[in-house]
Amino acid sequence: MSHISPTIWQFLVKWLTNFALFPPEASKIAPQMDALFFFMVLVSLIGLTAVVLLVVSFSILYSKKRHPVAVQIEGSTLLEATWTIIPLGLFMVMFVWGALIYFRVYTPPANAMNIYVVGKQWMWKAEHPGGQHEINSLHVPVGHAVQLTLISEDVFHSFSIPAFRVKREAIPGRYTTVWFEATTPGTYHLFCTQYCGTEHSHMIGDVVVLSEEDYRKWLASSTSGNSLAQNGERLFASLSCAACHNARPDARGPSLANVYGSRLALSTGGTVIADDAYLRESILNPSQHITQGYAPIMPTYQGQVSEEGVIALVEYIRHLDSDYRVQQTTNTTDLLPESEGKAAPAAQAPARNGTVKP
Ligand code: HEC
Ligand SMILES: [Cu+2]
Repeated sequence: MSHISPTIWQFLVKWLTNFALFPPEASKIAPQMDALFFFMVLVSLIGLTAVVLLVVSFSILYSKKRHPVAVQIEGSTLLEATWTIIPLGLFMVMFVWGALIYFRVYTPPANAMNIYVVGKQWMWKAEHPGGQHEINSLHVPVGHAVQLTLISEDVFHSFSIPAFRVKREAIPGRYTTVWFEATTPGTYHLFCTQYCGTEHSHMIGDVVVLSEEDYRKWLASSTSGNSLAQNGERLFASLSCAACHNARPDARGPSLANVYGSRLALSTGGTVIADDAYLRESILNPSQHITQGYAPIMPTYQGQVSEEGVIALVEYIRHLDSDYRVQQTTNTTDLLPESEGKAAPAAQAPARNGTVKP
């Protein structure tokens, strides 16, 4: 080895130590995903070996030297059925196995905590329910189901965490979701895996998996003091949404209390479930669907609120579970702008926290 140049030697050592054909398996789904992957690799290798062996042995066995005159074979049903049914069976195993994993990856458990992720040329921004905000990094607790709700502010991006075997497109104008449960504390890579412009390769970051205790510490040290819903409440007040949505008897807009998850009747006669996507649409594109019994007077907020703003508003509406709460916001609006909603009388504070679930 002594005559290898030290630079090349160092390079080789570094390459070998960092060489990993597979990233670590750091989520619950990762070993299941890999099992299917290895099964497919194995089936492919067996297939490849069989084909190569047959090609080589046939070309020797049936060479011109041994068989100067070709013999026509008129076909064999048994042979054809065999080479159809066996691959079909193998492919069906892959299909069903893959479908089961697919449904597992895209159906979050009911108790999953939700983190919003906004993709933008060229960064990932994460919004935690507690109001924590981070860029190109994502802190999650170990052993907890975490759902990501993704959206893009511009072009298509794709959010990928190889160590979790998880990947999902971030699409402009539409929420997509994916979930995972991290199993090992540590720091893992996250990537944008959809070419999205000049600095696509900079759209990377770290997923930091923390123990329960460290996670709680991180949450406490990174909070601005306001939850995402509370940020939404402020935005609701500063955009004067409460001018119409104030739950007064003469209000021009419908009460938004308990609207999340409910079935709304539309002026066209149909109904719709008010989920995240629908609420987003009603803020950015209100004339698209008019709620029955109301005039199409709501202005669009397209261009006035960022995707993060919409997320905060949706989160606020999601936690809005009584008209009393809306009244509070209305009162808060009356105190704007000097106070930005912070100077609500102390006597009202308990009710505030009581109604907006953190
Ligand atoms: C000028 C009055 C007005 C303002 C200001 C206004 N809205 Fe509306 N909003 C309405 C009316 C009327 C409807 C029902 C008709 C419709 O669907 O467009 C509505 C519907 C909605 C809906 C659909 C849910 C439902 O029950 O129909 C949501 C969500 C909503 N508004 C949120 C907001 C938010 C958030 C703001 C502030 C960023 C806002 N609105 C500002 C008048 C208003
Ligand atoms: Cu990207």
